[in-house]
Amino acid sequence: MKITNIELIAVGIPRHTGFVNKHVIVKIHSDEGIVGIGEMSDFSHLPRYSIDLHDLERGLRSVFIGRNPFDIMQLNQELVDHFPETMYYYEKGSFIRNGMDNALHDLCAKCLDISVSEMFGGRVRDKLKVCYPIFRHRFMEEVEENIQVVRNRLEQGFDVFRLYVGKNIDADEAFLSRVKEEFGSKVKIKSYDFSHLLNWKDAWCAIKRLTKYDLGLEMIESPAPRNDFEGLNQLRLKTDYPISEHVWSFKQQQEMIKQEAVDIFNISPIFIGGLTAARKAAYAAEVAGKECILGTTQELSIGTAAMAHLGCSLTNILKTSDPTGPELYIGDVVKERVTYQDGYLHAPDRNKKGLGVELDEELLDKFRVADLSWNDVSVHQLQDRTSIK
Ligand code: GAE
Ligand code: MG
Ligand code: MG
Repeated sequence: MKITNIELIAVGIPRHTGFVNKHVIVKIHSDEGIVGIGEMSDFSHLPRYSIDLHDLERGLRSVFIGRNPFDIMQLNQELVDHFPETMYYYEKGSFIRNGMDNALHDLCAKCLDISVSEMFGGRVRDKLKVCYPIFRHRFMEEVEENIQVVRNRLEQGFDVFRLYVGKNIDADEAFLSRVKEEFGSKVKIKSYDFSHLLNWKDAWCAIKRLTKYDLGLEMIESPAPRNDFEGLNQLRLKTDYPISEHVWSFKQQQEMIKQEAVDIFNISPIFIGGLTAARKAAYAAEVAGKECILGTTQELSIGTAAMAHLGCSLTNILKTSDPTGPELYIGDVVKERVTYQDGYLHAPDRNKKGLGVELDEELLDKFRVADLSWNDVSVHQLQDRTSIK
C-alpha cells in the first residue's frame, strides 16, 4: 500500500465555557482507497503564533506521499527530524507528529481489518476511569458556577473531578469546602493541578492549605515551573501525596527518572508527539517503576478514541486519567462520539476497524475554519481555558 495524498482541515469548536479551540483533522489517502484519519488537537495554546496550514500540508505531502504507511517507526523518526522535540509542554511540533501518527495507525489497522487496540497488543481493560476538569478559579464568584458544573456532571455520571489550582487559593479552598458540604463522599477530587504556575515553595504553601480538604486526592500535578526537576523532587520528599507531571520530551522524562522528580507520569500522545512516542514513554515509566495516567489537551473524538485504545493496553495505569474532551465541546466531527458512562471512557468496540470512529463530512464543514489564526484572546484566557468575564 502507498500513501497518495495528505489533507489537513482546520476546525474551530467552542467549549461549554465559551472558549474556542482550533484543531486540525488529518486525512491520509492511500492507493487502496482506504483513508486514515487523525487529529492534531488543540492548537489554542501558547505560544501565540500560528502554523501556516497550507505550508504544513505541502511539507507533510513531501514526506508522506509514495510511502508505505506500515513503516510507522521510520515515518515517526522522520517526523522528529522535521518537527524536533523541544523542552516545552505545548510544542506545536508534537501536535503535528501526533495527528500524523494517529492517522497512520487508523489507516494501517483499517487495511488489516482490525482495531488499533490489536496493534498495541490487545487490551488489559475496556474502559478507563476519567475525571471532569474544573477550570482555575480566578475570582470568588466562580466558586458557585463551578459547583453547578459539579452538580450537572455528577448527574451525567462523572463522580471524579480534578481541580486547577494556584491562582486564587482562597477561592480554591472555598470550592473544596463547598464540594465537601454539598456532595460529601459522592464526589471525589482526584488531583490539584498547578499547571506550572507557582515555584515549588509557593506550591508547597498552597498544598498545605488545600490538602486539609482531601476529597479522595490521588495526586498533585505540576507543582513547580516547567523542567524544574529539583523543585519537583523537593516537594515529592515533603508531601505524602504522589506528584505527577506531564511528559513532553524524552530528555525531560529521562531527567524526571534520574532526579526522582515524580511518582506518576502523565502521558498524552499529543504532548509527546504520537501514539508511538506515548507508548515508549509509558514503557519507560513502567521500567522505572512508575505509574502513569493518560493526560489530555482536551481532544475531540478522534484523538480521544486513539487515547482510549492506548490506555486500554497499558498495564501501569492504576489511577484516574484525564481525557474528557468530547464532553467539553459543544460539537464534534464524527458520526458517533466516543462514549462515557459512570465516569468511564469506553474504548470503541473492538469489532470496529481502525480507531473506531467515523468522520462526518457535514460536521467537518460546519466547524471548518480558514486557518489557525488567533482571535482576540488574552494570555490569561489561554492559560486558564476560560472565556472573558
Ligand atoms: O495540564 C493539564 O492537565 C491540562 O489538561 C492542560 O493541558 C489544559 O490546558 C488542556 C486544555 O486545553 O484544557 O490542554
Ligand atoms: Mg496538567
Ligand atoms: Mg488543551
